[in-house]
Amino acid sequence: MDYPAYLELVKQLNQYAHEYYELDQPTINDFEYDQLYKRLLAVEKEHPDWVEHDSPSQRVGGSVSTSFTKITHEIPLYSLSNAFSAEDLRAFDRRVKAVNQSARYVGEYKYDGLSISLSYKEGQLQYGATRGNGLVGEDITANLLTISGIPKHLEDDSFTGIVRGECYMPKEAFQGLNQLREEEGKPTFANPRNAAAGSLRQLDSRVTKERKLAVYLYQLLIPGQSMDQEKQLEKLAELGFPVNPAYITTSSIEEFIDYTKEMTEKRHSLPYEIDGLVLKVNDGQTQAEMGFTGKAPKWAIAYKFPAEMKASLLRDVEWTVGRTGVVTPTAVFDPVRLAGTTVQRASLHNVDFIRQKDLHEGDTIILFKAGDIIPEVDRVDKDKRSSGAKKIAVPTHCPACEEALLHLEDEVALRCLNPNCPAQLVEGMTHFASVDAMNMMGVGPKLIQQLVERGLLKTLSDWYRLTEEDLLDLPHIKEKSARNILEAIAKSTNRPLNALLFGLGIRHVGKNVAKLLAQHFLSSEALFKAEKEDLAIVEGIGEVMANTIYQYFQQKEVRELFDDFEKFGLQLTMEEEKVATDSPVTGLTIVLTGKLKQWTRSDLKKQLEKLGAKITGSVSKKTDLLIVGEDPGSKLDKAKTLGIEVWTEENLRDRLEGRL
Ligand code: 1X8
Repeated sequence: MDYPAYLELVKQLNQYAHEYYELDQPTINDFEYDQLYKRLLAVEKEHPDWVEHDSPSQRVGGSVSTSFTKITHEIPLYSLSNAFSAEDLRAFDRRVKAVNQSARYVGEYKYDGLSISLSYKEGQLQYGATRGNGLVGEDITANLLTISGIPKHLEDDSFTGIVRGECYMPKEAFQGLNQLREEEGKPTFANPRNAAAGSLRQLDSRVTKERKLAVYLYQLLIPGQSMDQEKQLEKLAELGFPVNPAYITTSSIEEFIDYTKEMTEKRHSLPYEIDGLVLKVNDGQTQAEMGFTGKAPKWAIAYKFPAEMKASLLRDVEWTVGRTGVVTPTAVFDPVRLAGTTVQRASLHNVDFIRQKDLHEGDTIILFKAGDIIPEVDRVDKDKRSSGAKKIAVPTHCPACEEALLHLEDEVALRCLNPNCPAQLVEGMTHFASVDAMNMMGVGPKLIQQLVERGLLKTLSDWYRLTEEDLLDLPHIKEKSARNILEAIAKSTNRPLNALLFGLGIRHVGKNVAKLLAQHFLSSEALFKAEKEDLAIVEGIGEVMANTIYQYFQQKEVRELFDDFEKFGLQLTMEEEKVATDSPVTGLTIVLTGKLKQWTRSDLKKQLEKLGAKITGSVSKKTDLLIVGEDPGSKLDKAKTLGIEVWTEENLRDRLEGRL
C-alpha cells in the first residue's frame, strides 16, 4: 500500500466510525470493519512515519462523540478489574481479608450495557451523562429522560448526589428492533449493548424513546459521605430508582464462587443480558482503606462468565444473494443447544471469514453466541478433521442466475453484478413494495417470486405495467385478489418522494437518509442534477454515501426508470417542510455570535429558520435577539448598548424545549 492509499484508508475508517457511532447507521458490518482496521494496523507497523494523528489507531477506547455537549464528571467513573476464574476470585478475597478479616461482600449482576451517571441537586435532575472515558462523558439528559425509571424530579427534594448504573436494552426489545431494521433494509445491531449505545447517542430523543431501553442503578454517591454498598442499594430504591433485588450478600468467597457457577447457566433465562457478576466489599470503611489502583477500585472485581462454546458438525454452506447482489454464506450444522436456545445456522459473513477460519467440508466447528444472541463460528477443531476433507468451495457463479460472480480484490464481498438476477430482483421488488417504501398492502414475497419468474417484474416501473390478466394467469389468484393487488399498486403512486427513494434500494440509503435527501432536494430532478459535493453537504450524509448516491443517479437505466415513474404518475416532488408559526423564535430577527458548543453554526441557523426566525450577520436596531456562545466579541457589547435581548445557548435550548 502506498501513502495516498493509507490516507484514503484512514479517511474511510473514520467515515465508517462516524456512521456507526454518530449517525447510528453503519454501512459495513463489524467483521468488515475489523478487516480494514487490521489492515491499517499492519500498514502503520510497517510505516510508523505515516501514522496520522486522526488515525483510528490513535484513539483511546470509549471515544467521545463531538455531537453532544461534554460533561466533566464531578467524580470520575472507574473501571473494574476482571476475574476469569475461581482462582482470580480467591486471590481477590485474600487481598480483601488482609485488610479486614471479617469483610462482607455484595454480589450483583454485571449488565452488558452502558454506564450512566445522573446528578441530582435538591431532588432535581441536573444532567445525565455517559461514561465517556471515565473523566469526561456526554450530556444525554434529554435521551435519558425518555427512559422509565429516570425521574426528572425526585419526591425527596432534599437529595443531592450522584446516582450511577447501567442502561441496557432487554433481549426482547433488541430482537424486535433488529427485526424491524432488517425489514427496513437497515444494518442490524450486533448485540443489545451496541443497540443501547446507538439508541442513547441519538440526537433526536424521540428515537431514543421508541427504543425500549431500561436501567438499573447500583451506586449512590454523596460528596464527602461514605455509605455501605447494601445501604446504597436500599437508599436508591427508597428514592424511587429501579434497583435489581437480585443481589447476594456473603462473607465467603466460596459461596460467591458457587453463585458464579449457578448464574453461568441461569443468566440465559434472564430477560436482559449480563456478562458477569460484580463482587464488592460492602462496608465503606474497608473500601476507603483499600482505595484505588490507577483507575479501578481495589475493593471490587468483575467476574466475567466464560463465553459458552459448543461443537457441532458442519453439514452444508448455503450461499444466498441479497438485494444488492452480495452473496453471503451461511453455515448449516447439526442442531445444538447454545446459550439458552437450539441453533443450526450461523452466518459466515463472507469469503475472507471462511478462509480465515480455514473451514473445510464436514468440519467440527466450535460455536458461540455473539452478544448472547447471534450464533457465530469461533473456530474449527482441526484435530477432528478427516483426512482428505476439501476446503469449502467458493462459488464462481451466482446460485440464483448462474452469471459469473465478481470478487474484487480489496472488497470483502462476493457480488453478482447481473442486474437481472432473479434473486436480487425478488429482494429488490419486495423491498420496493414494503411498508416504509411503496406500502403495497397484500403484496407478498410469494407473489413477487412468481411475477419475477414469469418475467413480469424486471425493473421497478414494471409494477405499474401489471394488468389484471397478468395476475389472473397466476395460480390461486382470483378476480377479487387481483383487483386488490392492482388497487394497492395504484395507491402506491401517491407515496411521498422519500418513500420512493427508500424503495429504490440504493446502497446505504435507509429510511432516514431517504428522508434527508427528499427534504433537501425536494424533487428527483434535483437529485439527477446534484454533484457529489451537493450531496455531501446534506447533514447526515457522509462522503461514502454521497458517492454511492451520485453514482446511482448517473446511470442511464435510472433516468429511464424515473421517466417511467413520471409517466405512471408517481410523486417525484415534495413540498418544503412547513416553517413553524408558533415557536418561541418565530418572526424574530436573530444574530449568532461566539463559539457555539451545542450546535454547529450552520445547523443552528437551519433549525432556527425552520422555526420561522430570520438569521442575520450583524447586530442592528432591527435585531430582536442575540444568541451568544463562548468568547462573544463586539456584537454582545453592541446588543447591550441597543438594549437587545441576549440568550445563551442554554437559554435557547430551554426555551425551545419549553422548559422556561
Ligand atoms: C460496571 C457495571 C457495574 C455493575 C453492573 N454492571 C456493570 N456493567 C454493578 O455494580 N452491579 S459496576 C461497573 C463499573 O464500575 N465500571
